[in-house]
Amino acid sequence: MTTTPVRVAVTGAAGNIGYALLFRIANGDLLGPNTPVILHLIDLPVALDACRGVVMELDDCAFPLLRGTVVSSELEEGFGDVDVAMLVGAKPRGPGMERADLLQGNGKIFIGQGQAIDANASKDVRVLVVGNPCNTNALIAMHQARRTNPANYTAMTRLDQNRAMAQLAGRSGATVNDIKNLAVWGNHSPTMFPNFFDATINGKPVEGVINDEEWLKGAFLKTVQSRGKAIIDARGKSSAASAASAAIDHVHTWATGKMTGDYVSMAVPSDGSYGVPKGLIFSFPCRITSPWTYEIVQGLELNDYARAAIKKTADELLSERADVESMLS
Ligand code: NAX
Repeated sequence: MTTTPVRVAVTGAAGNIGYALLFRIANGDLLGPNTPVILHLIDLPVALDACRGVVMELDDCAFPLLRGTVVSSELEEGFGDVDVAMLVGAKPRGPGMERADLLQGNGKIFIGQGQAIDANASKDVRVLVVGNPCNTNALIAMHQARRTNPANYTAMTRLDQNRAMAQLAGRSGATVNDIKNLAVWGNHSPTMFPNFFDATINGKPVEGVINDEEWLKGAFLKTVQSRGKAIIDARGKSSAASAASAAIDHVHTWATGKMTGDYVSMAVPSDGSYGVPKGLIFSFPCRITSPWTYEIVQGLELNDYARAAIKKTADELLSERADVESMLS
């Protein structure tokens, strides 16, 4: 058993996703059954009482791996010495708010959090941004990195991958374990591109098994791209347990390298691969080469349809980057 506990910070700890996430981390789902954790619950001052209530419940679960908790709205304290930072908290999009307003409002949060992480977290901290617009929020936080490694700032598209795999499994009668190499490209937004051309079902190309191009290019893409909205319409609240589960998947895969196929979707700083502008936080097929080390998978053949879809989502991220240019120091 590893004896030194790993410190994991969760912002927005009192929120819906936070509530679904913290118990799973404490249970060992994030870093495995041999790694004790200390949880740092970060939220706004108004939500600290709620965080304290969550801590009482965490205590009452008597999780053997949970070795301590820190509750704070002070970012220096909240991110102090953390090894993993899961940035979930963000302002929701209010009525009449444009995407640009959301980018501006949340952008400021991620400047402060990025600076606090860079100054106070472990030098090797790994960062996952969940709070939306997550790719561009991660970009802003990454731009604050001086001491920490910019390559370790990532955003979450694993929920989109999981959604896509579930759709393909449902349609083909296979299980999600039979679906391999379904990577989501681009932005966590309706422009994302779940590249079914490269995915397989029981080792066979998806197109050969499902054999319905109209469905793949139509209902399948639309369902995955607009799933968040469909859940809000049905539940009256945005996805929480599935988002928390995907956040666990993202970090667990990164930490352990355990993948069902050859790669997973992670939004990471683009190095220019596949013509994606350098520096954008862009979801690529990523391979974990050793614990906590990823690489963007090279050499995948992209057809014209896939290239056009990838360009569309890259263009959207370029426009988001232009909207927050003044925040990128
Ligand atoms: P909630 O509104 O339930 O909770 C948000 C929490 O964040 C609240 O407790 C709030 O006090 C806190 N918060 C707000 N500003 C903060 C700040 N500056 N510092 C620390 N805490 C702060 O939202 P929830 O349902 O938990 O969703 C959180 C975020 O995840 C949202 O931005 C949402 O859009 C995003 N999502 C991202 C997904 C993805 O795949 N990347 C999917 C699910 C989700 O929609």
